[in-house]
Amino acid sequence: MSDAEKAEMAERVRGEALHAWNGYKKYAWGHDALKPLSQKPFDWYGEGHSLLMTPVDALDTFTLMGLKTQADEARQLIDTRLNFDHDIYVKDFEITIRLLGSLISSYELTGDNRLLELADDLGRRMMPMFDSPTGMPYEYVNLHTGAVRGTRSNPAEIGSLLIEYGMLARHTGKQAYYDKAKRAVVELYKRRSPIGLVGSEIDVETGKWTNPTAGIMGGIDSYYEYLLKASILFGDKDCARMWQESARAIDKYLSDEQPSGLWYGQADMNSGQRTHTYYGALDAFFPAVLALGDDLHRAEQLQESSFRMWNAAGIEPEQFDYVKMQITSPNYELRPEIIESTYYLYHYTHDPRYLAMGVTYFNGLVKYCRTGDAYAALADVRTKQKSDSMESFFFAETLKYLYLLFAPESTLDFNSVIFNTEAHPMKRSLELQ
Ligand code: DMJ
Repeated sequence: MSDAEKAEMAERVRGEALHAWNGYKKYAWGHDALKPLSQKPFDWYGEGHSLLMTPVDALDTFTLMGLKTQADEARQLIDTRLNFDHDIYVKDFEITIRLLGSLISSYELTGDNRLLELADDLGRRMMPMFDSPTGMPYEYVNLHTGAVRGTRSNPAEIGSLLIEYGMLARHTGKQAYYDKAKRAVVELYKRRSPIGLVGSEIDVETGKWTNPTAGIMGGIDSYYEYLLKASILFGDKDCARMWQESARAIDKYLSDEQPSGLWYGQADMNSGQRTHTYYGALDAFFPAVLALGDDLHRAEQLQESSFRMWNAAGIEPEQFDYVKMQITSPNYELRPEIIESTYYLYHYTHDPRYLAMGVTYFNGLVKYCRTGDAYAALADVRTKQKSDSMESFFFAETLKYLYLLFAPESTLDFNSVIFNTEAHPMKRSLELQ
């Protein structure tokens, strides 16, 4: 692909970002998200409690795309209307990766102090989540009262907070943010099985596992991602060691060489016995992590498998049985992971194959998910029937990674940032420890 062709693809992605944003503006301005089929606004925590999920999550994407008008209007809305003093129980993980992550990265990109103030206010309101007997966070915290609920959580929600709170500590000088998020990861890691795996559900009060199924799937995924990324971002040696140990167990018990290629499935965390052979849209983040962790060979092999899964129906399903080569959950939620991994692999290899993959994803998205005013998820990738949802990560991640894949590398210096799991880039400079 020539530079001119890449520039044209980047421009087309920008055009689709504008299209989706205009739909949000038209029907859901000031709300968390747009329901694209009913053309109605949607607020995660009910009417009157909007936390501006879509504008916040989208802000750094618009900045990176050079969509100045859209970035300015989103930032103005945030500066004037975003308020965290709501008597609602919010999901720690989602609020942290989407809102806190974006406020910090947009603060770094724009220098707008209001964004850092908002991030600090949010961080302070979230801190009670860590007040469990183990230090692992409860699932929900009330932004107004600090009350907590939800004792059963999972590795992703417990262990994917360190990038955001670590960066908040770096920018505010409040070390407690780092220490609490780090303790949560360490407490989780300490409860790994003798063979080095974690399960998919744990009680944060007793510290006992309530579901022993191990894997790299949703619910566990970004725990592993953050071990590696925090080790790089903060030069944190404990995280580096925890990542290396975990990577060995993942390789030994979860990776699965099949005639159809390399996949990663599920196993019992104690025995290592294979329990399921599922791979899905969320698992497709792992080639990016493998590549960042210097295992380019496996990263490339696994990316080929992800691409095979995408091509089974012309757009990827939520879950796929890689032995039967059959779709087991047929929805597509506009997820980014396969594109994220493609972007990483193109960065590391410059193999044009990854640009071609990007064109396939883009064409599939436009063909099957575009609506008159926005984009919609699919209820079934086999029939292409749409569903009434456009998650904020479509702006934060899916469109951003697609754009960065085709845009000139100078748009964002890959080596100077670490992306949080919602694709918000954090500057690597200034070591915290
Ligand atoms: C995003 O919120 C994040 O990427 C998270 O790690 C997983 N789920 C969605 C995207 O699929």
